[in-house]
Amino acid sequence: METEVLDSFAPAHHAASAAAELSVIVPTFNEVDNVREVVSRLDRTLQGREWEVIFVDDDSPDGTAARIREVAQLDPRVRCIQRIGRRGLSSACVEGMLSSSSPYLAVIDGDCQHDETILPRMLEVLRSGEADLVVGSRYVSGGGIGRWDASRARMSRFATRLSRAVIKRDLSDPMSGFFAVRRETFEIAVRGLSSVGFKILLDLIASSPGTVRLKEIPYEFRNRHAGVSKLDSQAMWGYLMLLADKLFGDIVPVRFVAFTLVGGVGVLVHFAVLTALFGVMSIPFTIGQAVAAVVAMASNFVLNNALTFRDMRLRGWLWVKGLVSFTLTCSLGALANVGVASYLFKRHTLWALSALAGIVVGAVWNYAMTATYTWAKHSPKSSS
Ligand SMILES: Nc1nc2c(ncn2[C@@H]2O[C@H](COP(=O)(O)OP(=O)(O)OP(=O)(O)O)[C@@H](O)[C@H]2O)c(=O)[nH]1
Ligand SMILES: [Mg+2]
Repeated sequence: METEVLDSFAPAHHAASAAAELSVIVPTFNEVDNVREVVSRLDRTLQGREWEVIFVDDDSPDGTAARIREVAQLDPRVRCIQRIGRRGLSSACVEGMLSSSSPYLAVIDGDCQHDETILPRMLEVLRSGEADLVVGSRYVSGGGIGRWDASRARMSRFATRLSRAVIKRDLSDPMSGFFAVRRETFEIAVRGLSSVGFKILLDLIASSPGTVRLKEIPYEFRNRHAGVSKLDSQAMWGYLMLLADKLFGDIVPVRFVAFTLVGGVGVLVHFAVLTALFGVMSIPFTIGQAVAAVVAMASNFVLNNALTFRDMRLRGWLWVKGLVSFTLTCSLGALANVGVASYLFKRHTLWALSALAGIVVGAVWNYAMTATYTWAKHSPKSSS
């Protein structure tokens, strides 16, 4: 009976198109001039195999998603997930993989820097059962970093060394963004993923049991086909957030740690402004203190918006609204801080302990309220 119902819903062309064996996930942000090239290279290299490509585009202003849909109209193996008001390479890859039902998944950049011609070998390794996860590696013999300058190569080596803190596997290129994985292996790890920042492979391995079998296949990193790099100065911060989440994310949310660090910078800003106004310019203490508090709050807002809540970053008019709501919320936090500290102090608690309790209550209040009302409520995602 059930089969009959299902049959009656089966699309007419069902038997004509075989399901994909391999889904290639391509995260994109402003890669409009690379879309056709990526698809034609995949087409060439995956001849004779059942595959599909899923682009996950974060609403690129250059019209990447529209270009992908143009190509998809001519080639049903091409799909587009367009995420509105979201940013993040790792989370894009995760959502692309979750949208597929193929037994094998690959992730490759959308700028042709990864050598797609090793995909058939990666697929063979997975099919044969030799490994569960195959990494395209720049650092095993036969691979290379192409034309990177010395400082970028140094940076990459340093980041690779740092990764040893969270993965204890013998892997020469855990920072690679090019890999293929069995669906079951991905599914075991998926709920443990942090999905922050750029390094989805590292996240995946750190969230997988040590029994996952890895293999590396060398490739030579190429120059971009078209467009510009999205690796900016904040990529390192995203990487540190990922490492921190993997190390102690189970104990305390990594965003809260970032929020607290920014708060620490805010204290330094406060003292710098107060010293300049009161200490150097002899402006009355109360005015100096008030100005310093406002400047510190504004600087905390700017830093939190750029770093702690980077994936929900507010811009334009939302930025102004965010600054106002952040300042009001943190003023209430300051009142709670002083209230709790004074209450404890009056009850003969040590002054330092009273102050610390006030600071903790204020910080938790500020974090919880601004995460909910300044960023989550006003992020482009929720207002669009
Ligand atoms: N969906 C999505 N894709 C992104 C995001 N940031 C980068 N990408 C894509 O991820 C891939 C890698 O980004 P790149 O800027 O090329 O970074 P990279 O290859 O490490 O750096 P370069 O060597 O300078 O190109 C590209 O296909 C980008 O378009 C993002 O926030 N969201
Ligand atoms: Mg690139």
